[in-house]
Amino acid sequence: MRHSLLIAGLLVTALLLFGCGSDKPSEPVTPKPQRIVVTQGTAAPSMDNPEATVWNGITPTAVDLSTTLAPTPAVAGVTAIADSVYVQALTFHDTLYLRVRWADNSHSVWRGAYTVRDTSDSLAGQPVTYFNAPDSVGRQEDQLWVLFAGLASGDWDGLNWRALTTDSTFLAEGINLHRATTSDPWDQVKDEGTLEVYRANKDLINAGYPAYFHEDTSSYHGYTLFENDNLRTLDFFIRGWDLGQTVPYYILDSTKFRLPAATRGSRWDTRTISDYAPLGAERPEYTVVLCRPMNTGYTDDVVLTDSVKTKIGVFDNQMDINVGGTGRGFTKEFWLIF
Ligand SMILES: [Ca+2]
Ligand SMILES: [Ca+2]
Repeated sequence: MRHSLLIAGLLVTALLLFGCGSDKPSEPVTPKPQRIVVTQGTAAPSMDNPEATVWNGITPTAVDLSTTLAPTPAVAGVTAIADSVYVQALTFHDTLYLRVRWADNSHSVWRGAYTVRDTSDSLAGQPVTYFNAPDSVGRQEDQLWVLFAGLASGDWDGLNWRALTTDSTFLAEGINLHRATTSDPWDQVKDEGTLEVYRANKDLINAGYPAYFHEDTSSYHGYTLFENDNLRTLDFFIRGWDLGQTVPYYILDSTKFRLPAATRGSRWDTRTISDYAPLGAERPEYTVVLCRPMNTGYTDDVVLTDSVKTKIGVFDNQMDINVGGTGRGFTKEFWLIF
């Protein structure tokens, strides 16, 4: 026993004398931000298909998501909606293409729909359809946020894709995040431009009623109406409705993405294409491709040059960027290297 104690003592002495550490006390190591090198493409990826073969040649980088990392941190210890986002990036000519995938168990676009609450006028004995207005209306839907740092104002330059109100228009909305002081919530400031790709389906005279129905009336089950559908105006005497049936709250114009970029302006300068749970996928997930000029020429957008600090957020059926919880996950800042 004494012999082994002696050997142990010698070992300790040797480690102290010849150890490989420096004399300074060890400092906690801060992990460096992740880096994703942007591939220089030789062709533009198709904006018709999020599964275009060009993406097969670029290894996706997994970036951790957490509900505790956000523009405004949420309560610690809440499980994120997905573990990671998987990011691929390439440039072709003057355009950045980003493909982002993440798991989401529900293609949950909060429908903000009107529901039928009555189908007859008991006094007049006539078939009349009465609706309940949506409980609350807003961006309660699945969302993707890509945020770039580097604006002189200190704001985040945001690209906001939403599964209900922008997806079918093949566009993401330019929305910068601004706050006056570090303790304020983040304000959303839309990029310049007045063009709307979606509008509320609200009757101006009969508050709480939809202004338009799909031509198929009660047999239409879509989440949204489209400008180019044959819409019919409010008609209380439409027959054939059942209690609980719904009328969409949003009307979308899916032709706006074909307008010249200058007409779409800064607010709608990001094209998108998406897929939810493609056939053969092992798990339900979103795949969203974003396509934005590296230098849009607008002062509310970061010029993407050598490298840019980036942050990604995904929302599961949630509206407010400042509200934490299980429905909202963000990455730490990482570098996109051009
Ligand atoms: Ca969802
Ligand atoms: Ca913009």
